[in-house]
Amino acid sequence: MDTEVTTRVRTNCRACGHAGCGAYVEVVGGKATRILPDKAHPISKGYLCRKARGFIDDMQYHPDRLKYPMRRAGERGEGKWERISWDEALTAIAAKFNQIKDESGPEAVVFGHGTGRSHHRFIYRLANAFGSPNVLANGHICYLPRLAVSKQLGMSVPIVDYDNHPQCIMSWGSNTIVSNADEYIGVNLALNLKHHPKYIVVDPQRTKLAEKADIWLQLRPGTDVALAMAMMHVMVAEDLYDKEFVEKYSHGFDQFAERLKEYTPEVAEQITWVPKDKIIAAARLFAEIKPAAIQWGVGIEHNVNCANSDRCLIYMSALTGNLDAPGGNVMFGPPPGLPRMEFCGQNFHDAVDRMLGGEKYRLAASINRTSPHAVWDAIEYGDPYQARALLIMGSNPLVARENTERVERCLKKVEFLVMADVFPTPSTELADIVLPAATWLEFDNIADYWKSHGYIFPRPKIVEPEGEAMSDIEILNELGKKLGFEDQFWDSYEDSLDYILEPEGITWEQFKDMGYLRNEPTFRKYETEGFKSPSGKFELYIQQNADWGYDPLPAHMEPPESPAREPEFVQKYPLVLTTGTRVKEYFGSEHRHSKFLRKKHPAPLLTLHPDAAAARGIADGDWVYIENPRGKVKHKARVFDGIDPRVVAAEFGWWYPELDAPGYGYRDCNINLLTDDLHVGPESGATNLKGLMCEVTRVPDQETADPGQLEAV
Ligand SMILES: Nc1nc2c(c(=O)[nH]1)N[C@H]1C(S)=C(S)[C@@H](COP(=O)(O)OP(=O)(O)OC[C@H]3O[C@@H](n4cnc5c(=O)[nH]c(N)nc54)[C@H](O)[C@@H]3O)O[C@H]1N2
Ligand SMILES: Nc1nc2c(c(=O)[nH]1)N[C@H]1C(S)=C(S)[C@@H](COP(=O)(O)OP(=O)(O)OC[C@H]3O[C@@H](n4cnc5c(=O)[nH]c(N)nc54)[C@H](O)[C@@H]3O)O[C@H]1N2
Ligand SMILES: [Mo]
Repeated sequence: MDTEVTTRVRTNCRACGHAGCGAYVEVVGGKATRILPDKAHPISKGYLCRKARGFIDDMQYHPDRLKYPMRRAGERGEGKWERISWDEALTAIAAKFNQIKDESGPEAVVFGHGTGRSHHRFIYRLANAFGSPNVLANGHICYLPRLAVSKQLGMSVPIVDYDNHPQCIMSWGSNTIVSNADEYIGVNLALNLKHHPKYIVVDPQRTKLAEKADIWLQLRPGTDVALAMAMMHVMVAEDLYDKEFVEKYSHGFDQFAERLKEYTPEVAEQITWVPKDKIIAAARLFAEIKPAAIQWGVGIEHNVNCANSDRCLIYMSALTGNLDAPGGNVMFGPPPGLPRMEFCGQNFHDAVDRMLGGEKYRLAASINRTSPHAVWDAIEYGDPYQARALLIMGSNPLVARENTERVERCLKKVEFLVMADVFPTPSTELADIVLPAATWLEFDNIADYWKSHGYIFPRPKIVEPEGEAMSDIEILNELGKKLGFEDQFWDSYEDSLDYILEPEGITWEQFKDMGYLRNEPTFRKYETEGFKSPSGKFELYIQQNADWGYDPLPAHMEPPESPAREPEFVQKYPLVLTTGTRVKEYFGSEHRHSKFLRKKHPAPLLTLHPDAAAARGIADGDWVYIENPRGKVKHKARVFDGIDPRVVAAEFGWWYPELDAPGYGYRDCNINLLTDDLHVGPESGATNLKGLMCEVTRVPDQETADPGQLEAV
């Protein structure tokens, strides 16, 4: 019988937002039933994580999936909906957007997205066509600072060249074997570690990676710049840097060296809590072994000083002669196909003055991003003008953006809110129109086009969409035409795939059956091309920053909330809080719908040291309250001696989709009720998700019932 035939389709897994693992999906009777790793995949090399299975087993066909466009029928958040057709939905959205554009200008419509998920290019293209410079995302604290700083330095994002086996690796704020973030599937690090390179880990927690390290630098969250500057201080003071690179290719070394003098290992020990001898040893080790590479992660970006942390790590790579060197940090450049910015559109660059926060957060604006805090100001206070509509795809801001109270106020206040998601979420509950997004199995797409490793992969349509779900790129393509931009969008979204592939001389139909396309790596390009910076050199002193009113040289910036605050505050909230440590089961706020994954990881965990726990009468597995001036949430204690007694680490992204309660219980557990969007850093408007203050108390016995309901997942 037909229904019993099993077919296997090769694809690029996108069960998590960052995606990128080679996989085969088995299909029986038109339904996806199983997912298997692709051992021949050049990046994932046979690795596939448990979220892939959780997605296929429990999420693709989950009864809660959004299947039809819906319009709000009651008050915001009341949960009353009426089903509408796609044509009604897109016509209503286009009419409202065009009305707002006529009355208030296109910038009053803000477009938004979350991380990864491969539809961003279309969001920018639509925003650009519409004339709005405002795209709201997570970029102020994730990846985009790297992108912007790299661009400012005149290069693409430098990525670890695992294929050429670094002899020294330094993992800095990245738990790569759990997070497989961005370009990096952790297996590449794991396989390299088997060859026993020298290994340094910079992390406030003794992760599995830190256990393997020759040197583990257990820093205080939010102090990365001071640590990096002190390491470079040692490298310069002890003549361990690459003088030829500095002399021939860099600009501003003298000013930079002068600034480094302030960051002696002794000074850094005070700031970072890392013993000075360890700082010196790590600096010597990293400078002396070649090739050496730095694996970074959002440990360095989740704070107000994120642009400087990024800069410092790129500087360290350059000073040690490892930038663009085989086995170092290499600029693999953009992937094959149409340059991304050509797809997105270029109008943004002329609109910094209209971009929310554009003139304040110039670094973010330089890559067309705004800070959430600027968008919330525009919605809440009309400052500097009223933002009236939001279209958000693939993001759950009520759970994933900092300062949830404020996000909630703004999502409730904005005049018109459209959300596209795969599932109902606390955020979609507040929308005026909700659009059902197709999953990655349900449409053709080019995978990894947004990354900096130089590859693209086919991700073909494997099954029919559930209900009337439509892929984001199709939604945006159709909306583009409805808004009147027939000349900039396509008859069908598939044609846009051909458009991207055109420079390679192939069509989607041809690409679909290929393994991948790759730009062959080249090294030390600066020797012939220089850097695309204003000076043409590698800028250790950034004049552009000075012109924008920022410090042209990196400096430590104390987190807005830290042990350096006034004693009354610190007495009340004595623990340094870092949030968002990635776990194997969940991606952001996703995957709580999977019974398989929820069974493995039923509750949000707060990691704390045995001494901190004992002082508060807390035992491993107890429910605890985490509290600070902005809020209070409930997690389970994980007592672990691999964290400093003065530091605690909370998970992020929690809500309980199975609960029949307003916001699905996110008020119980979402750590962003404690984070802050008001005290932001210069340059990109970043905020501290790592490096806040809190107090932890044991939840009284009568309140310890599990908030989630596993049997109902
Ligand atoms: N399973 C899973 N994978 C994911 C995600 C997910 O939610 N789940 N999210 C994706 C996303 S959006 C991203 S950005 C990446 C993030 O993935 P990673 O970059 O690996 O980030 P985190 O796990 O947040 O933090 C990495 C390490 O930084 C440490 N850390 C905490 N505070 C600090 C600090 O102040 N300084 C330093 N140096 N280290 C610190 C933490 O203890 C942790 O071990 O992962 C992606 N992949
Ligand atoms: N406290 C704290 N907060 C954090 C972090 C932290 O470490 N600590 N990390 C931050 C970081 S690094 C990031 S990148 C952000 C992530 O922020 P977001 O990307 O906004 O977060 P997610 O919770 O992953 O929300 C993704 C939503 O997209 C939906 N979705 C999945 N696939 C698709 C699709 O194909 N189409 C559509 N339309 N929807 C889809 C999911 O169901 C989910 O509701 O969170 C940030 N927030
Ligand atoms: Mo991220």
